[in-house]
Amino acid sequence: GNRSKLFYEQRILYTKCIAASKLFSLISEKKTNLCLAADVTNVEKLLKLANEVGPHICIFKIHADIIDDFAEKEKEELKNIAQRHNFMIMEDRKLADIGNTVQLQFNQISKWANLITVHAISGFGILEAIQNSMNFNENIGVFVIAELSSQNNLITPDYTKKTVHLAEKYPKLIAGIVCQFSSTFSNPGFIQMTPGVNIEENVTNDNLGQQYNSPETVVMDRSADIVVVGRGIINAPDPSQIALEYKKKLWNAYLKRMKK
Ligand code: 5IU
Repeated sequence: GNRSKLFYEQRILYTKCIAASKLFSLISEKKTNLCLAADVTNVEKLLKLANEVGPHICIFKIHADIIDDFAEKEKEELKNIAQRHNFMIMEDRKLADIGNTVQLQFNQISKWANLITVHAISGFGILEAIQNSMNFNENIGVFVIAELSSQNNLITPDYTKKTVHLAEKYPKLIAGIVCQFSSTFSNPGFIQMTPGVNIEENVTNDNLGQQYNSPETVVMDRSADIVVVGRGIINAPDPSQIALEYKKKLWNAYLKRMKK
């Protein structure tokens, strides 16, 4: 079948990952496929963003290592906000080391995050390690990076194919694939997460290689299930109002895709 023609709630039937089925149902409940990339360094600003933008998103994606003083208390506070507004917390850690090291990193991160990103660059060991740890924490979902949004990145079509193939061997672990194109994978149980989106006129890239597309392009033409937006929202004077705008555009693009 064609995964892009299935509704979020239908996709639940195809996943073996608990986090993915939770995510599918919260997306259809809240009618939002927007993930906020909360790339801010100040922890008060981070929590304020979570509070204000929380109602409009399915995932609050962070990089814990850029935040000043992100300690136990602040992690608890973020978890409370996530519960209040019903979104999941993703640590975009892009784990990439050998299995043993990744296991130690994963055991820390799984104390507070619901979702985590990994590169499969080191081979099966990384997913094997996470699978071993998962026995203690069944609720964390893994997103494997198969493609990047940045210009002239070093990922080859062969690497992408092998990454998806490896992910297929760990269906209980893998919530989805971070990629740019519809053709990258076909399993309807995997969630396609796509970064690199901005709605501002004339904003097609930044000065460091990032490339942007429109919500319609990534959702309708490229079958994105969850769309990551960072600076388009967090740098706006009113992040909550802009987030709502992105939410509506992205959801309408999804509805249009289903009717097409
Ligand atoms: N991100 C990308 N591209 C990728 C991957 C992750 O931009 O290929 I994998 C992350 C980086 C940042 C967010 O946290 O998504 C995009 O932020 P902006 O919308 O501000 O460019």
